[in-house]
Parts: sequence; structure tokens; C-alpha cells
Amino acid sequence: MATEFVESSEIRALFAAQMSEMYRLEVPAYGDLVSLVEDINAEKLAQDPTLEDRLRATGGLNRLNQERHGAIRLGSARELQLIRRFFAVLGMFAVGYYDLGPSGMPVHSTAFRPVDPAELSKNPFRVFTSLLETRAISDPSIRDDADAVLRQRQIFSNEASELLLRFEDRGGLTQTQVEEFVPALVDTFKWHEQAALTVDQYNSMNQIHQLVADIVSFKGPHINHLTPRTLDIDAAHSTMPHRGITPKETIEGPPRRKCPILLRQTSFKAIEEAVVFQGENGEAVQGHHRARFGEIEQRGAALTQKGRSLYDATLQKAHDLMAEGGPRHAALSTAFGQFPDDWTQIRQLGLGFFQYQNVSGDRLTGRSVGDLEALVDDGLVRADPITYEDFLPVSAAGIFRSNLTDESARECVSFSLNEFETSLGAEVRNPFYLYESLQRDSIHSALR
Ligand code: OOG
Ligand code: NI
Repeated sequence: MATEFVESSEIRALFAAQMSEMYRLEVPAYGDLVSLVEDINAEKLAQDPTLEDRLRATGGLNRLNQERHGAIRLGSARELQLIRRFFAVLGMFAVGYYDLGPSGMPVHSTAFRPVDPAELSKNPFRVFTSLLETRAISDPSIRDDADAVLRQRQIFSNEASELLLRFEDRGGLTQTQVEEFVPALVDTFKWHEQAALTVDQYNSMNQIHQLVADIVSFKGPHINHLTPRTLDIDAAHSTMPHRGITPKETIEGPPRRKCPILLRQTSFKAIEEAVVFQGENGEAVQGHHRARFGEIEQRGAALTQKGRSLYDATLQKAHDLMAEGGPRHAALSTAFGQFPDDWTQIRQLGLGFFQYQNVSGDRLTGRSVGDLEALVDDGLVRADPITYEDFLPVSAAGIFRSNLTDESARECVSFSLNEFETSLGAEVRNPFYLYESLQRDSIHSALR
């Protein structure tokens, strides 16, 4: 009898559920945030049948309440390569490249996520994964210290590593192996109260950059947030204080619109946690650290390169207006006045990606791509915006920044996709190609 391997979507769903369970126990405010988001989503779906219909048509309705993204920060190329191999077991691959260097962070990032639409609709779990570049540390002795600590660090258990090798060797894991593998992998991302450094080492890393201290001081890459997806971030944001959660003032990304695009996010500040540092003579020294926070997101439509360039220019214009002293709200709405807020216009101008479906009840033989707009117009084909599955570097920098208490000017460096891919040991997938091919496939099957 052939051994039955478990589908990667099932392993991923189990992993996501166990991560959520762990985070709920470790950071109770996360549980409050999840229940708030569930309430708001139920309300929104009841009020907005068009939204419900679109989510159903694009396979997004069932996944909604289990949908999360997490974030981790790694210390070396070796850790990044291992994470890539572990996430492959869960059917998650590196998509998109985000250089946070120009925003004053010593990291660059990718997101591990499923790529196939069918996989996304089963469970879209994503992990925003950042890699520390110690060469951004200007003090050579602290840099050497950090490198030495990171070289020694083993973030995965032997059990998880053995099962990874078995997966790679045999091409899958059995149910029994999955039941051992998932908790062992989840353990990698738990909070470590016991620091790997002395309090003096921690303080000197913290002075260089709080992110350096967060990444180097601990025995593992603790998950630092787990984000549920809301259908109405403004409602969720204004309800947070009523549930005892203090959000940051602003929502990152585009302003509220009739046609949501890309990604809007907001967060609450990291909680202070007790840490036990190593003392000089082996005794324990009590201290604390802020790492783990909460975030919510609202996902809108994926934009084409052309749409994205317009978004970037629009956001830049809003920031310029703010720099001139304009209030944030006014600056955003003035700037975004130039970004069409109508799905037909967004489609006809080629600003967004759409999924097409033949709803005529007949074959559309003899019709070609050139007829698509007319078919949509006549109601024979429906066009639904494709959900954006990725992240935004300016918004991500805002999320990072909201958890740094030290706002002193920092050196900005620039990293590159090339060096990231070398560290990863693989190519990063280009999100634009993924949306493009999803759109193309839907057109082909609509016109078949
Ligand atoms: C990651 C921050 C970025 C997002 O949603 O844009 C992020 C981090 O703080 O490690 O999670
Ligand atoms: Ni996030």
C-alpha cells in the first residue's frame, strides 16, 4: 500500500491554527482583536451584499475568518534558507521583495505565502519575513558580536529538522509525521523569556537599533504579530478603544474609498514583557523588552504596474502635502482624488487586475479578448477585482516604526533583491506576474 501524504494546504491550515492558538495564549489582546474583527466582518457582510457576492465569486469568503498574516525577523542567510525549506512543506513560497533599508531599518524582506488561487482559497496564511543585515551596523565590535551570536544560533529543533529532511527525501509527510512536525515548527516562533545575551550586550545592540536587539538577543525568531483581515478597517479602528485596545492614530496605505485597493493596516503598540538576561557571573538579571504587537488589515484590489506607479506617486504627493503642514486626512483625500474610484474605470484604464467569469449560461465561441469589455458591459461576463495578497514597503516601514520608541535619526542604506535572493538560495516570485497570469487564465476560461 502506498503511503498517504498529507496535502500541504492541510499542513498549512494546521500550522496557522496552532500559531493562532499559541499567540492567543501569549498575547491575550490578540484574542480580543480577532473577536472584534469577526463581529465587524459579520456586520459588514450583512450590510453589503455586493461585497459578499464578490468574495464568494473569487473564492475569498470561506477563507476570511481563518485568514492571518504573521511576521518574523531572522538573523542570517542560513536561517533564511532553512525557513524557505520549512515553509515549502506548508506550500508557502517567497513572493515579493521589500527593501526597508531606505526607511532606516537594517532589514530587507519577503513574504512567504501560497501562490495558486486554489491554495490561497483553502488557506492564505502568509508570513512577512525580514532578514537582518549586520553590515548595516556601523560599530565594528557590536557587529562582530552580533555575527558571532547569530553564527551559533540554532532556531529549529532536531525533531523539526529531521522531519524536514524526511519530507525532502520522500516528497511528503504522513499524518503521524505532520502531527509531530507542526507543533515542533510552531515552537520555533514562541516567545523566549530567557535572553541569549547579557544585559550590557542587549543595551549596546539596542542603542545601535532596536531591531538589532530584537533579532540578536533571543534564542529564536518570536512571531511579533498575527493579523486578522477585516472587511472594514475604519470601523475596526474606531471600535478598538471600546474593547480596551489602544490603536495607533493612523491607518497605513490608501484612504477609505468606494473601491478598496491594495492594503490598509493599523496596529496597537508592542506590549512590555519580562526578560531574563544572562549576568556576568552566571546569575540572572531581570529586564524587559517590547516586541509583540497587534495589527489588523483590510485587503483591496491588486494593481497592475501602471496602477501601482500611480499609487506610489499619489502616496508621495500626499506625503509632500503633509510635509507642507497639511493635515493627514486632507492630504490623503486631495492626493487620492487623482486615483479613479470606480471599478469600470480602474479596469478600462488598466490600473487593476480582474478575474473574469462567463455568466452567460452559454459558450462564448468566436469571441476574443478584444470583445471582453463589451461582454462585461452586456452582463455576459463578470469581472471581479483580484484581491491583493502582498504587502507594501512604505506601510511596512510605518508598522515597524510605530513600535520603535527611539526615533533618533538613523542611517539609511539600500539593500538589493539580488543579495536577498543569494541569501535565500532561491528566486523571489514577482507578484505582478502571479496576478497577471491569474487574470490571463480567467480570460481564457471565460472565452473557451
Ligand atoms: C514586520 C512589519 C511589516 C506588515 O504587515 O506590513 C508587516 C515586522 O514588524 O517585523 O508586518
Ligand atoms: Ni503585519
